[in-house]
Amino acid sequence: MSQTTACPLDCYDACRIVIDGNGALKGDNTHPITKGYLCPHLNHFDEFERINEPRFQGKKIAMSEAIELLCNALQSSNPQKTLFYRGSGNIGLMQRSMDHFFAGMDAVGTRGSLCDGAGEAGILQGRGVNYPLSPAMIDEADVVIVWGRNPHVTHSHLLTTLKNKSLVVIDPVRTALASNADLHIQIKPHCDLHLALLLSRFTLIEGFHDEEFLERYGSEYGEYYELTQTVRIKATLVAMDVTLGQIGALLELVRGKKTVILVGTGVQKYRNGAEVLRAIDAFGAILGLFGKRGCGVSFLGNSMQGLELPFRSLHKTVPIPNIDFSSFDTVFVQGGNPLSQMPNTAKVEEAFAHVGFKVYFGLYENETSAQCDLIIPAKTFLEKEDVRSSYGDFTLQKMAKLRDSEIGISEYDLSSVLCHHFNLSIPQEEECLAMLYNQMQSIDGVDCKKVAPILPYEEGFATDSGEFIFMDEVDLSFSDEEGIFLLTPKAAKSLNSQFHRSQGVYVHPECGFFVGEEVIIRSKTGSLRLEVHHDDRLRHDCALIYAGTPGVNRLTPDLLSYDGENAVYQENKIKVEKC
Ligand SMILES: Nc1nc2c(c(=O)[nH]1)N[C@H]1C(S)=C(S)[C@@H](COP(=O)(O)OP(=O)(O)OC[C@H]3O[C@@H](n4cnc5c(=O)[nH]c(N)nc54)[C@H](O)[C@@H]3O)O[C@H]1N2
Ligand SMILES: Nc1nc2c(c(=O)[nH]1)N[C@H]1C(S)=C(S)[C@@H](COP(=O)(O)OP(=O)(O)OC[C@H]3O[C@@H](n4cnc5c(=O)[nH]c(N)nc54)[C@H](O)[C@@H]3O)O[C@H]1N2
Ligand code: SF4
Ligand SMILES: [Mo]
Repeated sequence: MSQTTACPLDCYDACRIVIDGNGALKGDNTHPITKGYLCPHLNHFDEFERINEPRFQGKKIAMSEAIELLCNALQSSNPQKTLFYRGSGNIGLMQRSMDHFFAGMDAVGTRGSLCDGAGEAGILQGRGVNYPLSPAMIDEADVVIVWGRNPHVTHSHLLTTLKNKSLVVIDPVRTALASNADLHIQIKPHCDLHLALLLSRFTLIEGFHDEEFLERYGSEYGEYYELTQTVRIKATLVAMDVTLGQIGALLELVRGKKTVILVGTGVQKYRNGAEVLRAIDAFGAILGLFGKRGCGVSFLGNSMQGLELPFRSLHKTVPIPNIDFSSFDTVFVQGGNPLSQMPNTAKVEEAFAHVGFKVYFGLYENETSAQCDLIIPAKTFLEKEDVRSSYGDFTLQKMAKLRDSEIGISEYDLSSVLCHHFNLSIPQEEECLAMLYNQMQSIDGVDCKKVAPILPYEEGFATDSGEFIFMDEVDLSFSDEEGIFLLTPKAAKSLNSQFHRSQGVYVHPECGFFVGEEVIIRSKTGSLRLEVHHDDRLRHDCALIYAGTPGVNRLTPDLLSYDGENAVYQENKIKVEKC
């Protein structure tokens, strides 16, 4: 049996893991991304207390009893009123074996995203398919623009790739990367659309757009230039808190250089998130960055792109950011914590309380497990076979079972038991794994998808015309809501709501609040009391509450992005008041 696996966590890096003689987890130093290092989550993985035994209404029960209760509940539940909610606590492909069962019983699933759906929708409109750039391709760039992404926290293995390059950071926070960048544009939140339009406009005015590329792959750029002219320059610069000098400096850095733009989820936690990505992509197209080595615009890729699964998928679905749980009799939550991570927590809590039978299938106790009737412990990624695809590159890695444990049940085994009970077919586990292994190829000793493009967009775009499609209209209005901006980026010590979760609200030291003071934070959606921390990397018009902080989503609205059915965690402004 191989002694290596891959990290299952929802993270760009998809690290390769080896287990040493003492059973400790280490980074595989033969792997080009992991290079021998993991991160705090995996270095301390065995220290986090997991759920050891199944429970029904607070009482410990045997796994066989838990499965019987589950079968009975599902048997008597109307499929239309049965919801399967799969979070992203483990993004191994075998997690989807449970989709196979719930699709077979004709239950309801989810669509849309809490994460990157708005940005992806914008990318699909322009490019037809969403490919990320592999770290090897980023390594060939001269200049990297990091736009609404925080690699020190969210994918630390990229940092070595960014060394010795000209760096531009566009972020309302002076992140660790911003402190060392050649240029940091500390933009006001929610203004990236305007900045991207202005960058395109000035590139065209200055005449260093890639005419050859545009004639071939973006012939509508003349019309797009007209659209960018609708931006009122002076007023917009003031509104964004960006100077002409900064725009000039950015353009000077990228002029004639191999440039990569790395876009993160920060720019698209708003209703117009798709438009933002389209405008950033358009700037990339105007510079001619697609289909060339060491160049490109890279967001979170679609980890399922080009993969065929051995499982059925659910056809009846509801958008995940605004599920009304109260319209279901039975809810099965797997690998997620909707009572903390979905927006508008108060509404979610109330609706969830109305569900007749609630099941939690996971590793750790959290807000959701606390409200469920039946708790089924999962096996950790070390205790089951799986395959891991990635949204940060094109790797597709085997995850071998490395440990035995008496605790929990794997997703495949639970699905298999349920399928048999309901008389539904399911392929053998070995067949499922073989089908996934079959889609791998080894490139320089690293297992990747067979369908991975070597140079994304080399042959043009996957749109009807084969060209990049520019936006032909845009909503340039700024919100006139009163209050300051809420930022909810990822925290270093937690992975969403797993591991060491942050506490408190962070404000600039000059904002009139003392460290340790309790404040009440209000938004249109709800309110929350938190303790104040200072952070001088913030703008004065922003307060920061890390994603995964208990209660943060009491403040966030359950609206959908205009495209992509994504959550919009930063759409609401907030007020911070003394108690
Ligand atoms: N340690 C750790 N790593 C993680 C995660 C975690 O919870 N913890 N979560 C994983 C998951 S699920 C995901 S989706 C990825 C996301 O990883 P990233 O894409 O890096 O996302 P965030 O940390 O949410 O936000 C990135 C940056 O956007 C900035 N930002 C916020 N608003 C704006 C804005 O309006 N404009 C601009 N230009 N910037 C803005 C924030 O200040 C932040 O620095 O990380 C993954 N990796
Ligand atoms: N305010 C705010 N809210 C956000 C975000 C934000 O930026 N700001 N980010 C959003 C984003 S990008 C995301 S991706 C979501 C993530 O939100 P969720 O998908 O809800 O993820 P987690 O909170 O990490 O919950 C994961 C749970 O999965 C379980 N788990 C782990 N491994 C396994 C396994 O192998 N099997 C099973 N069955 N269970 C397992 C653990 O018990 C853990 O508690 O949160 C979103 N919520
Ligand atoms: S950096 Fe990401 S992929 Fe690597 S070990 Fe940490 S959480 Fe897992
Ligand atoms: Mo995410």
